[in-house]
Amino acid sequence: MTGELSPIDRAKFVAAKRAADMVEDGMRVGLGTGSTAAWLVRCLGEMVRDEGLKIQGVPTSTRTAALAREVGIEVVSLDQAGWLDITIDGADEFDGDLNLIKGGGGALLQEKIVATASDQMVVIADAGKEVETLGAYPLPVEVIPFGWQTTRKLIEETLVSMDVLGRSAALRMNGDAPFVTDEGNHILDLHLQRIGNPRQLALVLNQVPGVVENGLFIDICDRVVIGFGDGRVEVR
Ligand code: ABF
Repeated sequence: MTGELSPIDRAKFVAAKRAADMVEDGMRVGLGTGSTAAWLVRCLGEMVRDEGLKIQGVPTSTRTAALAREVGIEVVSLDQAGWLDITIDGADEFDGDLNLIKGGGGALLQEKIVATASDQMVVIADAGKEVETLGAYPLPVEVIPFGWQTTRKLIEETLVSMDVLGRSAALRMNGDAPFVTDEGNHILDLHLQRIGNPRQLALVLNQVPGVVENGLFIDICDRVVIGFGDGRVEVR
């Protein structure tokens, strides 16, 4: 499954592999999105095939659903599962309090719903995702297409009073057209550089009409499994 891996892929793989070992028979498992989460799905698929592991997987995107089916994981919807034992997902940044920026892959809405509906949420990440202060990575905010430019203006005005350095909100593109999420929405990427108070920002952003959800995950992640390029793994 792995062949010759670059250091970054090795880091993602070893983190995913360690997290896969936290999954037990009979669990209902939230399956994240992104390249690190894809390693997890492949690892779980291997365990289903070779070790007879029995799980139900709730994917957080159409991409992950397709991969999960391909590797033989039983896929159910969140409403069919009801509640999840564990969700394992990647992140774009995590800090010392295990607060996260997610959504670089455009799936933050389903990711947040699924993670919140889980007994525990485990983040898998290469060591480069750790930061002292969130915000160097642009913060994704999912907005409905209707009036998105007005929503953007309101967000930029809201940011003036917040403890952030940057203010610009860029519409995410997919070639020449706006990027469209699985729910048919758009994404604004907020270039903030430094988020002084992520808890407050997460609350304030969701008050803006037109905002569906933002990529700050506060008090949602329970553990982070960090992979290194030399194959080491650290669990916090
Ligand atoms: C998802 O995939 C995200 O929320 C995050 O945006 C991204 C991380 O991707 P990768 O694992 O490819 O770095 O987990």
